[in-house]
Amino acid sequence: MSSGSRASGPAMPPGQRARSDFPRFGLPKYAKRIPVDTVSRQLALGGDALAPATLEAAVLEQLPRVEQVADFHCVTTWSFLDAGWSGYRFGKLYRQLIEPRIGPGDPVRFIVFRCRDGYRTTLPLEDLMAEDVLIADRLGGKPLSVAHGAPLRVVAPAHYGYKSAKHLKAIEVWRAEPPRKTGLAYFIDHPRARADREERGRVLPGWLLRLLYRPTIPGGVRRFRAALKEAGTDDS
Ligand SMILES: Nc1nc2c(c(=O)[nH]1)N[C@H]1C(S)=C(S)[C@@H](COP(=O)(O)O)O[C@H]1N2
Ligand SMILES: [Mo]
Repeated sequence: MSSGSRASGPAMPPGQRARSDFPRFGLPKYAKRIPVDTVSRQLALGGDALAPATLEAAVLEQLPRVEQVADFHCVTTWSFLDAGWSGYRFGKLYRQLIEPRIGPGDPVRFIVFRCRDGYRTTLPLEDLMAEDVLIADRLGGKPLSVAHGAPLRVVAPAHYGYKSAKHLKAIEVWRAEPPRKTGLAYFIDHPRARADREERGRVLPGWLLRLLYRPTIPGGVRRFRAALKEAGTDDS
């Protein structure tokens, strides 16, 4: 399905262009950081709202499995339409497995996702409670590939791809504002990054970042593909 002629579903967000493939992608420094362990499904819990703990893989299976088709929008302006995910709703996971561990106190405001390649990202809890936010373990009818974030990743379709953390390792639950990113990473990271509002970055306007980011796509795709090949994990 091409943009502009979609029979149904949400409109293409401003500045996005559909591409026919779904490339492995991210900030350049993560291209070669392919996690050693892309199998273990246990998740660490942390943050200032609960005691450190581990969610064992088996507890995920208590949650209802959901299938979902959604468009994926990278901040650099490429979109992959109609990605077919399978996994668990973050909202369900939070209510059933995390909330019971939280003691009395101020409301939880932020969730930090930490990844096995060192990546991390933060969103307001409220955004993550949306129906379409998943902890996914399948894409296109197959177990998630290493390229796309095995074994578990976040899928937050309303937000730019950089909020959809791959290779998930830990979920942190915060009442206070979590530690900020520093340097360029701080400016690249919009606190909400909603694609329909073109919240690409924190300071520069979306329309300008659109123009700056777009030329970086081919190099990024090549870099991430080459790194995967070099690691002998060409499973995209
Ligand atoms: N762990 C981790 N998650 C990540 C990234 C990353 O480098 N490492 N890159 C983000 C960015 S910028 C995008 S666009 C998507 C890309 O997902 P894909 O590789 O499945 O296309 O992953 C996001 N999540
Ligand atoms: Mo991205």
